[in-house]
Amino acid sequence: MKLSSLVTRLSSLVTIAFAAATANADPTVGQVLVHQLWPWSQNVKVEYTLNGTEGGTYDIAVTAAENGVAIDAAKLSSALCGGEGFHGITGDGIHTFTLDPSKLVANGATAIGNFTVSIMVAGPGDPLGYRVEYRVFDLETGEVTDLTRRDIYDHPDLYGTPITDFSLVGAGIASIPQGDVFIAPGFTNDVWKTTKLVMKRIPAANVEFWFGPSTDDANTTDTSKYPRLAETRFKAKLTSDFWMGVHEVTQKQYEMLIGTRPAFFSHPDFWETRPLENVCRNEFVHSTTGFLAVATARFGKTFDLPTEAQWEFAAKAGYDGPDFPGGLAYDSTTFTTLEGISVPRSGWSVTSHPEPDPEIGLNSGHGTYPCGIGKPNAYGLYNLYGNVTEWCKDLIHQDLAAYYSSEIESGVVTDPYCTKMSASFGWSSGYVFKGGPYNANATTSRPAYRGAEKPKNYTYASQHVYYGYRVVCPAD
Ligand SMILES: [Ca+2]
Repeated sequence: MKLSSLVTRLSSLVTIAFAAATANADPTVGQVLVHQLWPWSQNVKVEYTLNGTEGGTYDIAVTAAENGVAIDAAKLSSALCGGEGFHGITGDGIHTFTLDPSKLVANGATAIGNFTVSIMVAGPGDPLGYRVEYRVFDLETGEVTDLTRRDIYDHPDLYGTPITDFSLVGAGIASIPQGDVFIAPGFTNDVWKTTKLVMKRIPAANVEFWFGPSTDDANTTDTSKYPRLAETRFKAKLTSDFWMGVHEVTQKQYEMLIGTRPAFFSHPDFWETRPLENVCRNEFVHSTTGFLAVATARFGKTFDLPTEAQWEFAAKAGYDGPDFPGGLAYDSTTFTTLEGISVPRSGWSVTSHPEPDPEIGLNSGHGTYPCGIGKPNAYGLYNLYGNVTEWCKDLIHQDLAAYYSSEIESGVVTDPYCTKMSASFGWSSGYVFKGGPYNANATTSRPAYRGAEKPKNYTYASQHVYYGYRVVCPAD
């Protein structure tokens, strides 16, 4: 770049130094200096000091912002053009790295304004930098790979540029700490929905949350209009983190493990990334031949269906406001889900569209659509509402207020999991499903919605096409 075409002058510089925010004796960062090497170069040199390294080697986690807007991490990494970089920093004293600002700004921009740089020590002292966020199960090789934030940042070609704020998240902005938002949008690419299965670590351990409808949820006030289960609001807590499928289990993933393609929506061009359906719940959970058992044996990790509470915790991602912030009738069939999918649902008419293409599936309510369409929630999960409704582990109980009454009275229900079905259903067994299918109305596209059904068998094959699966593994 010629000097005459310098497009990136820093109009002002602000430096921020963060001490390592931990209680142990991790190194601290101090005296961050940012200066442009003007007029010799447009590059920006960042100097900082490390103290207390005690001979250890550390990575630094660098964040930068322009006018208060975070510059995404991949862009920041790509701008690195000199100095010691972000990895393998050794020794107390002054360290440096250099950034090429032309890679930090949008094309055509002529200046960076209010450029701020923050540095933290990443590594043992900064669990966030090395936090394992995703687990990838390779259905071809049986390999299990854990991915830290660093791994994701270092490979935007594979995982996309991570989203660490709420900009990509669907409606219903969560109240989870922003530090818990880490979404790799590359996992919407087909490979992660076909020959691999990706799970996200859900940071649930000992976080109290409200189970059931929000106090603002007008849909709960009139149960006479729509036949559904009573929803009970109570404080709940899960005692451990867990892994949850980023997507519903897809048809290709099922074929990779089980060897069959039982799904109804079998369009030859689109079947692979559509959600699995038309598989009886009893078969899916079968102790030796079911998907859960086969996946467990293949990977040495325990695959399971989510409990209703796990599903709700993950779906809400800290959100406890109105399910449809713009206001919406409970029985509306034309609405936008929390994930930003506009779905004019038209009820049960699947038989007229046995092989809909994704467009038809998405726009008509006549069928499923490829997993990963729409916005993720704040934990990076897709299609919680719509597409296929998702079987949970819990037996169905009509009245959770009664079932959990003593714990509710004590203040919090710990690890809610219903193992007793209320007799009122008259079924030998019946289970909860969550999230609603592609062809239902607005009331099912709410985190608190709970449906119930018998684990159907193939006698009722046509009714299976809107029941699907999302799998979980316990934290280890
Ligand atoms: Ca779903």
